[in-house]
Amino acid sequence: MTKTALITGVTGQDGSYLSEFLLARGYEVHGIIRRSSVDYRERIAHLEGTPHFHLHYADMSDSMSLVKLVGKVQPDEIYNLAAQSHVQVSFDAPEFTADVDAVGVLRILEAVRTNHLEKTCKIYQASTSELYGKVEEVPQSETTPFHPYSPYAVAKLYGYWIIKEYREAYDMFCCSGILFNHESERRGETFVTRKITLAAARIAQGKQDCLYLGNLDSLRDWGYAKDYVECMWLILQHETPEDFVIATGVQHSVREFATLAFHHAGIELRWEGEGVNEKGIVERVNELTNERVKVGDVVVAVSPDFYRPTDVVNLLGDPSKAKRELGWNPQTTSFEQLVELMVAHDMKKVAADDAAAEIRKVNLAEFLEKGIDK
Ligand code: NAP
Ligand code: F7E
Repeated sequence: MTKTALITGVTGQDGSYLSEFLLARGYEVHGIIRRSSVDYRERIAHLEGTPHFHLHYADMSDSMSLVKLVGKVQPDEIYNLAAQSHVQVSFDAPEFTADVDAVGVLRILEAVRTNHLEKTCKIYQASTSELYGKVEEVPQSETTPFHPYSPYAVAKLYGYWIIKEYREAYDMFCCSGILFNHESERRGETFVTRKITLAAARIAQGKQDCLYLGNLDSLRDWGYAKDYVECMWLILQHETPEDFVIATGVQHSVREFATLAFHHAGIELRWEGEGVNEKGIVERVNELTNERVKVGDVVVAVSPDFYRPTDVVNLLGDPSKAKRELGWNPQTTSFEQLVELMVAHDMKKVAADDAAAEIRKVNLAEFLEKGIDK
């Protein structure tokens, strides 16, 4: 029997990988998109028009749209990935974050109950290592106490508890995956990893002088998003509805990520100074950079603009339960491979963006000269 999945947040990093994963397993995949003045669906453009992939307009802040859609699609599985997912932005837009990331989860649960699907429809909730926040133990597992440390984390904590409540109160198959940071070449450009890999590529190609970052000491357990979406599915295939920590069990600092990313872009860095005065300075360059970067150039600096009112600084997950009960391998893609593949992607992207801009310039020049729009 073909299964039907509904994905909220289908246009995001995880939604796009999860769609590919489920389509490859023969699912009928439905995704929620929201109206925007620019049609920004780059991550799923390659799936649009394929027979088993369907998009619908709805919004996590609009209960009626969710109730109607769940009734229409009659999903066997819902993957609730939609969220205002940027921690720093949650300090600027806390109410919106709470509406989408907290009450949005409740709306999905109620949409399932309103359509009398609570005994047949399983729900995956995209929970987060940010729940551990101001950490109370290292590493963090399913039994570590929560101490959320941003409006984002507080909203996600509501999502975690309301999922647990509906599981117990209404005997629903709904679970949270407590996922640690996972990155990819599709990661949003303002998250620290992608900001670094794009900047390293631009700096190596002479398109940017310096990268400004916030807390370089912050420690994260970074995995590869493509490996993590498998776990979302495994959690819903598990015999009983349970919550799982998904992480690699390996930790690195933002500084280490930057050092390795610049290395793959052909630039060896040394670090000087402390705190807001710390700088990443070019120690050596290879032929990749083609003399666009020079030894002694300051290519990374700290800007307090990227400090957070409260920052989570020591995340390290213990994925033992997922390994044991889901048979998931947390080391499929190593940290080193992750950084390398992201930089390789962004080196090509920066070069291609340049080529495209060049063609646009030539076309514009010809148009202005000859009046022909190419
Ligand atoms: P992402 O790239 O930021 O994608 C978020 C998705 O949510 C986008 O599709 C976005 O749509 C959608 N969305 C936001 N507000 C919405 C609304 N009001 N109605 C409908 N859709 C809305 O996030 P991600 O990295 O893929 O993460 C997926 C989920 O996992 C999120 O819930 C995130 O909080 C959680 N999480 C992520 C990580 C991580 O490291 N990536 C770790 C733990 C948990 P638009 O494209 O229209 O903006
Ligand atoms: O920050 C520090 C920053 O924004 C990581 C989301 O997917 O993962 C993500 O949240 C660390 C923080 O991710 C910059 O202070 C330094 O300590 O990449 P990030 P995040 O906050 O960990 C969790 C698991 C989620 O659930 C979220 O949805 O890096 N940092 N300098 C910086 N961070 C950013 N963004 N920009 C900087 O310039």
